[in-house]
Amino acid sequence: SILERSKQLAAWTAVDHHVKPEHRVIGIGSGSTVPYVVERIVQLGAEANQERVFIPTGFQSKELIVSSGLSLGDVDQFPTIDVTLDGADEVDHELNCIKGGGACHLREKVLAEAANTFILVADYRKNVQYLGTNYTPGVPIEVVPFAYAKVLQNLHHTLNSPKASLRMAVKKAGPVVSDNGNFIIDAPFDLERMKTPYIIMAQIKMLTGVVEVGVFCNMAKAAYFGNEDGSVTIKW
Ligand code: DER
Repeated sequence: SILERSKQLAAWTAVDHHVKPEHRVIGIGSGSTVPYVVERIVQLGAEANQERVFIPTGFQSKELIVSSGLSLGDVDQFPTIDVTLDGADEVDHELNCIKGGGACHLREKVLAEAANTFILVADYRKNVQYLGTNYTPGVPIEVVPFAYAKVLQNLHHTLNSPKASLRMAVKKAGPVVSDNGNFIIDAPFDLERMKTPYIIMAQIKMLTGVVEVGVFCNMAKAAYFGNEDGSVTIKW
């Protein structure tokens, strides 16, 4: 499909530009675009990859690395990463992004921060001027289950996100549970406030019980978007 081709295009171009021969430790994100990143890295050949170790951002990411025959590593063993490549739900004009559509943003942010270079790969739907334009569920927030009702209450009343809600699972009764055993809240904010995502991120992060916020500010070095016409847009 055009959508899948655009994801593949973004991923292949990003790998070709940012995975260097001397890179040994590579962070692998989560979602449906990142498999194309791994596909391209595998194409570099067993020789090129035999000295490399790949750090996952969750269960899906780990399965992807293992099933692709790549060596798995832990971030506690490799606290400094050469390059992390990951997807995004939306990327604005300053490379701020919303992440967490896949409920993996805690480990994603750890690997994004640990990387010397953090690169985003996405299809054309994610390329926006301001956050909240296309991705409408709201800011993903990982919270400890014990505190979720209090965090919801604070979002509704203190941070004025009345539509904030607990993310319910589809193929499981009850809420989505992250790889860390926590709940996810999605909190929509009006577009005006999403023009200063750093403020939103800081305010949410301060709420007791919040583990991590799916707003990444000033972290990505570049973002690659595959377009419907087969071209690639690079923001940096
Ligand atoms: O949860 C995330 O941040 C993932 O990177 C994900 O949302 C990216 O989505 P994708 O399936 O469109 O790559």
